[in-house]
Amino acid sequence: MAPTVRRTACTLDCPDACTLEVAVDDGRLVAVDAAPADDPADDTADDRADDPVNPFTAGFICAKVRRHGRRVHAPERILTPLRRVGPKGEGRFVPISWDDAVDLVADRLRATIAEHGPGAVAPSLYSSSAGRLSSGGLVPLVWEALGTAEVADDICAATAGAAWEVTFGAMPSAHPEALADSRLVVLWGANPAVSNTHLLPLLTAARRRGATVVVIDPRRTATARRADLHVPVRPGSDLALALGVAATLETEGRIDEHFVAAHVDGAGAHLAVARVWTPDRVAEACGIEADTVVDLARLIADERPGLLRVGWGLERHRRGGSAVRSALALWALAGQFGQSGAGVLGSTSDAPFWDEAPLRRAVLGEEPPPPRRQISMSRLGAVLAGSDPAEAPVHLLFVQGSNPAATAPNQSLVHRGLARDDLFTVVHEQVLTDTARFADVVLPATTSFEADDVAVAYGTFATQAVPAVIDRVGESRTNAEVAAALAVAMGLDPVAWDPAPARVLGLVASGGLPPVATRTADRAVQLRDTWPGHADGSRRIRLTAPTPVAADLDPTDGFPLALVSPASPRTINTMFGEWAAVDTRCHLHPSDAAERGLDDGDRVRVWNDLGALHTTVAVDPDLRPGVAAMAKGAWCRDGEDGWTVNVLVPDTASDLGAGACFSDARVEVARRP
Ligand SMILES: Nc1nc2c(c(=O)[nH]1)N[C@H]1C(S)=C(S)[C@@H](COP(=O)(O)OP(=O)(O)OC[C@H]3O[C@@H](n4cnc5c(=O)[nH]c(N)nc54)[C@H](O)[C@@H]3O)O[C@H]1N2
Ligand SMILES: Nc1nc2c(c(=O)[nH]1)N[C@H]1C(S)=C(S)[C@@H](COP(=O)(O)OP(=O)(O)OC[C@H]3O[C@@H](n4cnc5c(=O)[nH]c(N)nc54)[C@H](O)[C@@H]3O)O[C@H]1N2
Ligand SMILES: [Mo]
Repeated sequence: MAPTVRRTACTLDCPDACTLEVAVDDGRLVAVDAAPADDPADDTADDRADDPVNPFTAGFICAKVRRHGRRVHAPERILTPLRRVGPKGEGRFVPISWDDAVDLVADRLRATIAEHGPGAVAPSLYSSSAGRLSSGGLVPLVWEALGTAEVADDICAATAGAAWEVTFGAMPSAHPEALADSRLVVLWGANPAVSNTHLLPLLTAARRRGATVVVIDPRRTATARRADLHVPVRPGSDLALALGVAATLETEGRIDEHFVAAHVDGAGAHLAVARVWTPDRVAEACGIEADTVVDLARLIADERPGLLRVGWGLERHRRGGSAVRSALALWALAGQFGQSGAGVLGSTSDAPFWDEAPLRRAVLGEEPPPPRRQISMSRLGAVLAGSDPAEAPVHLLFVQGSNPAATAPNQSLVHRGLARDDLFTVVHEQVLTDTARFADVVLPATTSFEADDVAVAYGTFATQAVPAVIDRVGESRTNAEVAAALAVAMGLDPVAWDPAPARVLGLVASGGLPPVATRTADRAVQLRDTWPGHADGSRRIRLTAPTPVAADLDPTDGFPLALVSPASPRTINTMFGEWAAVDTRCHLHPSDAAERGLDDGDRVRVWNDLGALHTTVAVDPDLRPGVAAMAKGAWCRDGEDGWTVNVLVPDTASDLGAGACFSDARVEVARRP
């Protein structure tokens, strides 16, 4: 029989949210490809409304997801619940039934709460690569009902999100497709060539029409190679650059005084701090030419309309919040808003029609949320390992939709914590990850092809249905089904906790989900159609003066090289790492390699005060001197000594939103003795 072709959408942690067409043969996913674009000539309801395609992604998808079937049917796929029989971390398990697994977890939950209190239970829920019903909906509510600790998802976007919030409040992102009208596009700490590939055709088209593209990144990435101006700043020095460009706008009389008076608060205080950052001083702090600062200021003031895209590379430093805020401030000072092609592209994931309050009321009643212990996801290692005297011990860890053994900072502490014999760990996963290997109980999770869900994009305004296109692989269950099973085992009402997707959707998506086409057609322009919205009712852009401390801008922490670890084209975080070979080499600029007597392929030790790993060197002229780079996304088992780059990453909290500081690591590299 020929394979059946079905339509669904990609839920992975990527801004694009591609509409997919998948081929299913004999219950197996045999091919995954892009859905073709809607035919503009075909205006029938069939083409437009029943089966809409995300126009942002029509026509092509990434190489990873083309091979997603390999993950769905991977040998590493977990098919039944498992109970540990070997030592922690070794990965030896025996299958058990779902009933036994749920009873085991519920018994441990009751015992832990009775002995140590609910704060000793840490549910680390992330599921950023799953649909909305798996990352939200019923999933967090069971832990709220039990009053356990809450693990804050500050591992990604917390800093940039907080900077947006203080500056713009509830104002939505600009529309990526408005790039068609831009004369200037500034990509700051973003590498869409790898992490948001559908932005590239828009950038290429904009350049062809004469727009200027600027990329600010310590690496000459594939995105930077397509730019007219690449500004290779030192990692973590963006705050100085943003303040210096603001100061130059002022000295050159290029501030849009009209716009500032009408729409901006705090410009004076911001400029008062910025003024000391002359182009020469910025050049020294950032390791760039002084002329570049002036060029950038002139471009931002003169090329209209101009669009700013702040990526997540910018936020991952101790002063990341100030850096993002100061980058956003440039758009306010230059008045780059109010027409299509201007404004700031941020996350688009806030969906007004998605309101979880009615669901919460239906399940938990009218009571306001109880106060709960707060734990930082970025500092999970210190909490689990008990190395922070301010933190009470955690005795039960429930991990769902994340892989902290490979992805969280300060990895040696994470592993030390996970290896504790007095910690009971439950991991709900699709495949036997580095984290799952440490579990006492492993529960099999569905992939997004096996259950109905909803995909809400964070890089374009698209919302899509994600219908199940294959049967469950093994005995896998969704996150909501696991939440419901635990709730019922803990004595809660099975009717209130019914996890059927249609029922939950009925309660969260007020008025039903808008079809994808409706949201994408809505090209709202910032400061013309949409406005800042602060909690106190203000509709003005709000600048607040950062306090730059020179030492924070180029912290050496006793080690000479700044280590960045950006997204890899082969994986989405660690997903697909089970078969995709991630580049685990340490990239160095030729001058840094030469200084250390190193050649391509030499075996080296990379270390700092937190840890060390062994790997080989890739001499890479696309880096700026003083910077080392290792990709995120590898599995621990790919590392020579069982570590990923995160063994070198500090668990510092950023200055806004307490976000993770992945690119704030400092290291030394030497030939392996
Ligand atoms: N293929 C693929 N796509 C992905 C992901 C993936 O793992 N693989 N991950 C997804 C996720 S979870 C996220 S959050 C996004 C992230 O997507 P991006 O926003 O593109 O973030 P990164 O790739 O982490 O970093 C972007 C760039 O910032 C640069 N950078 C590092 N430090 C600094 C700095 O101090 N200043 C400046 N100006 N630049 C700096 C890096 O060199 C890098 O090229 O991508 C998503 N898309
Ligand atoms: N060095 C370094 N480290 C980084 C970063 C960096 O830039 N540098 N970036 C950080 C960023 S941006 C992020 S977002 C984090 C991501 O950190 P994690 O969320 O830990 O990373 P993933 O590898 O995406 O892990 C998600 C896991 O969820 C599983 N999963 C997917 N869907 C479902 C589901 O529906 N249910 C269940 N139960 N499981 C599911 C997948 O199989 C996968 O193993 O990593 C961070 N780590
Ligand atoms: Mo992320």
